[in-house]
Amino acid sequence: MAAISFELIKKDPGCAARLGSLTTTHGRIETPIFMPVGTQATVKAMTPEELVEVGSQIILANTYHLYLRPGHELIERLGGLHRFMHWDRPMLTDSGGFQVFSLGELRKISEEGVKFRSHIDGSRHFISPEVSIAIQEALGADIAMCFDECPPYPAERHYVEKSLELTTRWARRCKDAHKREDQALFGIVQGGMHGDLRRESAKQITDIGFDGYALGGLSVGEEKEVMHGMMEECSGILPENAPRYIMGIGAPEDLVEAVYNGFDMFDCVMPTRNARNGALFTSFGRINIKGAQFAEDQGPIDPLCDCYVCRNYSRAYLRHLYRSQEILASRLNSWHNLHFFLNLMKEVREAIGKGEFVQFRKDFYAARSAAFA
Ligand code: PRF
Ligand code: ZN
Repeated sequence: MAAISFELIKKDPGCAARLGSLTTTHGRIETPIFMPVGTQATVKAMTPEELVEVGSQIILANTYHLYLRPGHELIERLGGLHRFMHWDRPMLTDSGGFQVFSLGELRKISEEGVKFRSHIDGSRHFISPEVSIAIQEALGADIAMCFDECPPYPAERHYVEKSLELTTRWARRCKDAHKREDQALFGIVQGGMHGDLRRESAKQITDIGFDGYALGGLSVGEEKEVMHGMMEECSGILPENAPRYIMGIGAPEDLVEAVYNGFDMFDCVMPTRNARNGALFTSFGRINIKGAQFAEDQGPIDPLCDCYVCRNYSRAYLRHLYRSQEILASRLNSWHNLHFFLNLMKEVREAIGKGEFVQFRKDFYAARSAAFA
């Protein structure tokens, strides 16, 4: 028995967008889906009950951070990550690959794995494909990710070629090491911003065979047009009957483009991180709540939003909380932004369900350009 099953419910007649249903050990999720990021076994500022209230169906946690602190063995002794953080719904862990590579000077890559120093206390550590899988099995999320190398951008084509081959050898080792039957394992396609290398990577990774497939290596500093171009290039290189995940994206327009190109799952710190910096998403674009123009503004963040925050608090009050560095500012801002992202995906699913995603995408851009005209 596979740890997950994926059912394609509907394909949009006018583009590659698809509506699906993914059943995991901890329940079913509807795709396309956005996964709030809970790096340290918490989606910052939100309780699990609040996450459900804003519409979260699945959340993500990070192997690298939880391995360093409090330690995966401790979490396993306490009954696994779901129990530890009081989230009994679907969960995915990233493999640590990307987080380790983001350490820059602090790490060294070899065939065997990656040596690095902790960003917390400088202590020395080593993560290999086998170690990453052991950590993820101990954490016990419903979906684990292969340990991959995410090449920097820009990078020499030769470097990207070598890197994608290493990612394939590591993917094979991850699959061999992975034993937990109640946990799915997803492969990661790399290949930088080269369409042919993406296709080569997709072939190698799908030949090994995984429960789902992700595109890594996007949103690493490339221009938006390049990122959206890669989504288009990669649309269709992944099997149709498995979930397709783009890692670490994105802004609302990136999600709309990704869905348009046939991708199903996304995660990003953007809604929560921006919230803590006062940047709020609305149906007509982004605002920063610290702006003086909101000092006496009695309206909600977004008149079209029906979240708890927009129903009860004014821009003036949220501006005051933010400027006073009150804890409630982070909480309410995160609440609204997460609701905005999750509601966008809900509307996306409804549009695909009605076979109207092409029109939805047009209206989405029109609402923004009208506001900025
Ligand atoms: N690999 C992994 N996690 C990731 C990425 C990747 O390439 C990215 C790139 N946007 C975000 N998170 N394992
Ligand atoms: Zn709101």
